[in-house]
Amino acid sequence: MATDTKKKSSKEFIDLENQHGAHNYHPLPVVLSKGEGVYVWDVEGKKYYDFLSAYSAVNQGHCHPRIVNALKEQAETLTLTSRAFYNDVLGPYEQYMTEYFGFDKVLPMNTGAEAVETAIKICRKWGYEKKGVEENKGQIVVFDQNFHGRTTTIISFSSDPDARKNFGPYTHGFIKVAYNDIEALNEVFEEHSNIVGVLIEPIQGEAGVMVPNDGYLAQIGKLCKQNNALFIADEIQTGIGRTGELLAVNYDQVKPDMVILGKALSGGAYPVSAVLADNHIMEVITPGTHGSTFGGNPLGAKVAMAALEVIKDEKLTENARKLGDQFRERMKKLIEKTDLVCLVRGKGLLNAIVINDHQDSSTAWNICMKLSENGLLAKPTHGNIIRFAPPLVMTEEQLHECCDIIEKTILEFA
Ligand code: IF1
Repeated sequence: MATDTKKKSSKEFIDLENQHGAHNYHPLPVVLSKGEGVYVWDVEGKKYYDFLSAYSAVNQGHCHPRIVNALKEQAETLTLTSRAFYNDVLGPYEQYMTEYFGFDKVLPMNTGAEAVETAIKICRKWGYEKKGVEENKGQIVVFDQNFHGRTTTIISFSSDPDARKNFGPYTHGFIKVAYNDIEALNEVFEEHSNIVGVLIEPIQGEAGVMVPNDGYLAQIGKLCKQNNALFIADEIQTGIGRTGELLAVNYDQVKPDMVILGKALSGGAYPVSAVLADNHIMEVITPGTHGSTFGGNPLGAKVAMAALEVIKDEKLTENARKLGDQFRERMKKLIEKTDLVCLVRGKGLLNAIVINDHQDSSTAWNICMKLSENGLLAKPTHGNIIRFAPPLVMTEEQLHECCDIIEKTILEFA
């Protein structure tokens, strides 16, 4: 088909997706064509602040030049060797990652869900081969309202009916427990002897930025040690500086047995994920027991090293901490002016407001539609919760301009 050179409108792009694409999302009716730093532009040329950051994958800002250049250079050199051979990027990348995060070993994968599946497999294998749990009897504790990805095993332990319904038969071996309730977890340990791991989001993103009590993560670490089970932190959304710490678990000064990374590990330029663990855990993985065509490819590895360099060199973790405090202060002042917003919660630049929508969940959606008209992109997560997560490269001035937009928009609804 001849390339259609006529510039298409947003509506035409939306129609194409509706006609030719599976309807597995319900996006805001905005068609983006360019991204740079904290900004994105739609096909009509309208400029927006991006307050979702591609679900926290572009912490470093859209199209960061250092990340794009790393991508370009490696793309012209060597993109993929498979793991049938060595290459001159993977070893340096693995050394960089293990030193950056303080673990002995890394297992490189591609998407977040793949890394979560990898961590589940490592945990189970460790349970049978090191802890001595009877094979196929291992249980992993997960949490109400969890989100860890969309594979059949992962949605088997989802609380979200939309994510789970009619995808059975489901994978066994998971015990669900209330989030942020250490007593509930303790009881599970007392009632079950075959627990091999605990898989948790340090802050629950999709559930609506649910922040646990101070010390909760440290208590989980303690319970796991006492019960010889692996503490597995899914930092795919909370990691890489997003919450004002390199890893959200650092707020509790606790080191998990395994850390799972994704999203901003590549700055949004390429799918890169990883599982980090020390030798006594990672050594259960031996040749032929796990793998992936693209896992650890030179292109993704180079991109990830550039993305992590940017986090460090531009002090983005510190910036997230500083701007996050200011953002929540601004939202608290807004709450004093209107009862349309019940509360703000979050850490660093992972925040959410809860809309007092009197059971009308269209309110949050309509607020986001109005925000987009006013030049700021955000999207409701469940019902009446709006997540706000801008790139960590935002300046103070830009943050306050965004707070002005949010305040103006909300007060128009009040
Ligand atoms: C969707 C949000 C959800 C994640 C955590 C693993 C994964 C994710 C903590 C899987 C992915 C994405 C997926 C996307 C919506 C978005 C999301 F909170 F980030 F907004 F769903 F919770 N662990 N989160 O957040 O990583 O396989 O996607 O690379 O599926 O609708 P993935």
